[in-house]
Amino acid sequence: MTIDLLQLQSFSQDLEAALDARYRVHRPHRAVDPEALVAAVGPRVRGIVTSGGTGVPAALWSRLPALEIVAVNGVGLDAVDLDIAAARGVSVTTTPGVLTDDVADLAVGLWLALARRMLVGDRFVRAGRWEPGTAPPLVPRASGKRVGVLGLGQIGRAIAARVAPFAAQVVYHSRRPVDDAPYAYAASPLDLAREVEVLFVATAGGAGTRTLVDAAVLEALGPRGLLINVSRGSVVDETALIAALEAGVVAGAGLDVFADEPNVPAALLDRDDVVLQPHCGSATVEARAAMADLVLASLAAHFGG
Ligand code: 8YV
Repeated sequence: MTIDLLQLQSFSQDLEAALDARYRVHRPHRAVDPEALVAAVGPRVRGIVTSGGTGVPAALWSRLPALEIVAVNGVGLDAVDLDIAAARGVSVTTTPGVLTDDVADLAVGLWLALARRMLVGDRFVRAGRWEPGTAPPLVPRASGKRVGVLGLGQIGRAIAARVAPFAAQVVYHSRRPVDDAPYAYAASPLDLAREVEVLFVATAGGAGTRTLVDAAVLEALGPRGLLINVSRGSVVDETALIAALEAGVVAGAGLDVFADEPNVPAALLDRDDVVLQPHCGSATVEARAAMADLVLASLAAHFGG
């Protein structure tokens, strides 16, 4: 029996080929007329394959009456309405575990690149400005600072483990203290920001964490403070962050995620106190291959085969 799937964005050639070998896959994002395609195949679509960022657009649910499973190629569930899924009896699967280390690696890289102004140095060398007696300005040391992690889930813990050897102290805030965590607990994001000089954001996205890092948290982080966000753009009030950078309320930001991807505010683009990445925390060969395997396994577990 042929099973119809809707694939909502591009994935690796390997994953797309494997999906094509097993299912009849419809790809509205590549159709000349996406609306017409969804109208034509919607009634028989039994599964969606999507990314953490794309999730399931709200208007799609009612057009897929036969939907049984949403397989997310990622760990973020913030773009999938879990209440609708539960009410409809639709399974939702993710790819936990396999991207944790890669996202944590990128977070640490963003921090060090930002703290040591590595992109400034890189541009300085490439522009041919390195001559005897010239050098970019000195920067504060990266090591030996108090470091905060907002959201001590799998990724937050991997970040904490990586930065602990660099840090004077690691402090975290999660909705509740994590039993076996060897780090100090701060009771709120504001308390956390007050205590640290580097703040990693690793919490889940969604309504519950929207603008958790707001103007007050940025002010508490302070003029020597660095903010690193590898979770979701929605967790940080982007307008407040830009204002804080412009006013010197915080010292810099390393961002892999943005409020309205792939649109990055122009105000961030030519700042030396910002390091930007195109939402690529999980973008390693190994993570993406393992994520693809989990997506295929979830679909196989659901549909059989
Ligand atoms: C990816 C992510 O950008 O896991 C997530 O939620 O944001 C990332 O891993 C994406 O989901 C890859 O398709």
